[in-house]
Amino acid sequence: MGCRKSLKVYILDARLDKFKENVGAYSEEQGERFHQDILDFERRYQGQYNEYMTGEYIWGLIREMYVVAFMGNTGWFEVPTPLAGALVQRETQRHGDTETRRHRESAVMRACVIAVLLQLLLSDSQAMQCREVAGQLRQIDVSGGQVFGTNADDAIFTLYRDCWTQVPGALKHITVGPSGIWGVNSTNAIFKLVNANWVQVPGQLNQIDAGGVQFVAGVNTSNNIRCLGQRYLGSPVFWQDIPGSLKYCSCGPQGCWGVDNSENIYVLLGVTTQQCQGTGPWQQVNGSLSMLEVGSDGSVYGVNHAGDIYHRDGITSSNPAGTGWTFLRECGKSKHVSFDQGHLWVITQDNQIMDCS
Ligand SMILES: [Ca+2]
Repeated sequence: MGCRKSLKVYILDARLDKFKENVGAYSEEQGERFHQDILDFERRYQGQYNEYMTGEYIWGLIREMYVVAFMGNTGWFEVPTPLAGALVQRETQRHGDTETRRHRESAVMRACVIAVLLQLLLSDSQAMQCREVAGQLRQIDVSGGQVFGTNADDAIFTLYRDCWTQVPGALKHITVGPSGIWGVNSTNAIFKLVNANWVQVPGQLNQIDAGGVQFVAGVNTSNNIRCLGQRYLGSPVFWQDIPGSLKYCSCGPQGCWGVDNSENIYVLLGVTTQQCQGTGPWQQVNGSLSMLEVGSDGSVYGVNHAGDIYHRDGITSSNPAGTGWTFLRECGKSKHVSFDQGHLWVITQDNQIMDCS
């Protein structure tokens, strides 16, 4: 959509002169809907970080109506969403075709006014500048300037001088980090890249992460959590169990983070090269995410079930669990992120690749 074609979505403050005549178009029906939606959001957020709840609600409204974009000299145009289509259909039924255009414009105006209010009110959300990177991937991991990913056919790619180069082999999940390049295949076998060859490592995992300092950690299909320190990577390989249950796990210098099947978020502290199980147990963190990744600088980014991206605030060596989440505004819906050297790599729900900063 817009952002992938480098379109900028503008806040239409220039059209605020139309605001007054459209104020009346905000009906009681929408007032009722506001209360209903806010109730739903409060249930979802369970009283946690209300400012983000407000932000998500307002952006949801904008998405449901129209995205208004400006492309070069070609002028304004509307990109209706499926829900906007339903809105137009409803307006058509209520007011007839001749009135539809006026109500469409009214919907656009409302979106613009809400966007202006958003800019004024939401200091806890940030807009990202994203560029589309050619190609399609299902999953990506980045560290130390290296970018690796797998596509829907389990093909492996790495970015070299802005070009995707296919890596021999087939993996469903790949990871790059201080502990090397590792991956798991469709039968959950574990591999490490050694001298440009995939060497199988005993054990089975569904997902793995090499972001730890000289250790890897991952989860199996039963949501058991395992880690492997460098000193245990001998023969036989000795995976250590980390108590808990997760569907996704990622580690960094400040500890490991994970999400469970209910999309609860946890952090494990005291993780070191010598003690990859940490000092345990996993501590639950507020919020809800489908997956998350820890950058090599310890920063944490994740995606929730709605496809929205969040950044963990306030992570320091004295407070490695951080303080809260900031919603990162981006066009479209995402399913996977990984952060390195100031760049957030995003895989959208339709497998497009975005480089955001
Ligand atoms: Ca990683």
